[in-house]
Amino acid sequence: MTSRKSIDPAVQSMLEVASAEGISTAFSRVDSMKPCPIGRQGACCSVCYMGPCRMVGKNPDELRGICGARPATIAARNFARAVAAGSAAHSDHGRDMALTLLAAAKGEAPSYQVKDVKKLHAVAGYMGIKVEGRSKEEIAVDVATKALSNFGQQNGELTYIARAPKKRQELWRKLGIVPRGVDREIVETLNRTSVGVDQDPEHILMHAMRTSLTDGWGGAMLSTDMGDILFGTPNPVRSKVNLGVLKEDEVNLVVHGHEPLLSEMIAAAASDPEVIECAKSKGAKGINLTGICCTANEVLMRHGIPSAGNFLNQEMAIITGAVDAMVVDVQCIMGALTELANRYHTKIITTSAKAKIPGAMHIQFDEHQAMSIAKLIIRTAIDNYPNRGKTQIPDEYKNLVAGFSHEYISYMLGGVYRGSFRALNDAIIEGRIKGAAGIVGCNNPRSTQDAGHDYLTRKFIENDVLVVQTGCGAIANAKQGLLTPEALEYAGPGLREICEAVGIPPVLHLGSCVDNTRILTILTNVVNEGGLGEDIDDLPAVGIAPEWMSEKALAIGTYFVASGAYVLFGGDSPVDNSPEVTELISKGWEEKTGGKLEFVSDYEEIFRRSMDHIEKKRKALKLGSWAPGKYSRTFVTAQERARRGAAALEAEQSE
Ligand code: MSK
Repeated sequence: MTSRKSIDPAVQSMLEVASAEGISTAFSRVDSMKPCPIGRQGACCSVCYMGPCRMVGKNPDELRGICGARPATIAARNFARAVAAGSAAHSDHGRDMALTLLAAAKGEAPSYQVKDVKKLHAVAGYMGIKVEGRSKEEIAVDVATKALSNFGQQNGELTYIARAPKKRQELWRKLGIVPRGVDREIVETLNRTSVGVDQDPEHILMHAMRTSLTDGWGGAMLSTDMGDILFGTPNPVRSKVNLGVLKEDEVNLVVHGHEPLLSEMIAAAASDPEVIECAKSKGAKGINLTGICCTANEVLMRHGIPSAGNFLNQEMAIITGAVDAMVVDVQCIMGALTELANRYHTKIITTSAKAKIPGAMHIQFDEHQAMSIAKLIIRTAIDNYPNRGKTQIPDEYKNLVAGFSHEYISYMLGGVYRGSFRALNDAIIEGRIKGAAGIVGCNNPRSTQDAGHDYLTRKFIENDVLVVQTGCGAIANAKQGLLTPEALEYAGPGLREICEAVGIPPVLHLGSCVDNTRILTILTNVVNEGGLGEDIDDLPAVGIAPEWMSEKALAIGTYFVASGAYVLFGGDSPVDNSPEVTELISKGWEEKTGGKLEFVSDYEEIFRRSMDHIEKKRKALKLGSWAPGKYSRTFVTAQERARRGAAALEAEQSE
């Protein structure tokens, strides 16, 4: 039953092809690979070679590893290590962006330049860098140098800590979790969690929070800013999503991974008339550039380049037989791609000095020769076009609107004249919008692809909760048509009124995984705007990763908790074996930061807890109950129509 695997009709049809042709995919491997029940619950310790030690038995908290480590210590160490790995991934991405900005500003990377001077000045402002009377290159050198210093600094505070609400900064200082330097906190986590160092679960978990802040208010936030300076701050763009964006008669080149450095160059090179002529000389009508995962999000939100789908679509794209080359950089790239591509003509091209895959062609990216490398990659795809065999592209795609940066949200709420978050705050205060939900994160073949994202998004918007999205979650909803103004059909009356007045969909695409930091900035702007408390933990808002699978998700969830948010993850808990750690990251962290992290496998329960939280926060702010009936009395959502029956509604509305 392919519907049990995915709610995406394009994936369902590709899975039928895979099944008929005996092709292995993540969807089939997940059935044969039963998860290790011990590791799955965080009950396995492998930080030394006396073990691995397994914490199993009737009374797990009485158990010990060979060194004497308790289950809670082991679960906390495993969790902290995952947070460190996730923070390292985003932060290394941010470092590369800053290095490229520095090279561009010095004239050493001629394919890149400062594209968004307004953003450059804003970032210089955050960093205390003078802009008056200086060229954009001079400012960019200082901005990039300051950004890079955040990685290696040993003492003090990360620069962007000062961007958080004042009360939050003071709390972090009081708790002793302000990061000193990105690399320092990540290295210290690995040290603390190696054999025989930090044994206190609570102490380990506090450092995990400090480490996660190097991501959210450090590497990832810097990455977003450096990307905007180099390639432009996103504004809403229309595009298309799903495997139906692949074309029978054009060279299909798919960019996949996370970083925009190479994909931006490929996007520029793909429209070069000489390159297009080259494609035509091979019998193709042109070059069709599309993306997968977060590289897709990067070029989608800046150029409107279509997305072929999210994490679990990567193998499906190859099974269409229509992908002439898939170019990958780092993160979320399945090792199975090369073996799968061998069944077709598809070339898998690795490009990062940090990531090779056996069986893939490697064309190493170098920002100093970015454009010539981009053209070489496109030519490789063009040369491969005549080798295509049978293709099976599903006729499935949806329109979408993407690219809502926090700058654009401020602009759309008040225009150039009085851009601010006032209108959003007022809508929440009045109760037209009940609150906000960030629904983000991956796909995981252990759950039905996209089902959690879809269920929760529909429930929230129906209940007048504005939804913001990033990463594969955004693509999941886009594939169901929820990232369009037409999705207002499913929104509650209060949310619909606001979205119609402002001219936005009820579900906003904010970008890639590193752009979760745009959500932090929005939350901070809402706090600073006034009327909704003094800190992020006062806001009627929740963060959810229903189908998470990566260490990066744990890092993101933890920095949102440290910032004061209630975060719910779907699926299994990686600390399930330890009731003590489960309590420390929920109740314990809530007492310290006002935010908490819970793992809840049932989507209905995630929704119920989220709405209870939003209501609790509204009450604490004395906002009064949510009363959508006050607004748009004649408006009824599509779900409500289906529930109550069209005839009954017509009778009711004619009264
Ligand atoms: S790509 S980390 S599967 S969201 Fe950002 Fe998607 Fe998760 Fe990778």
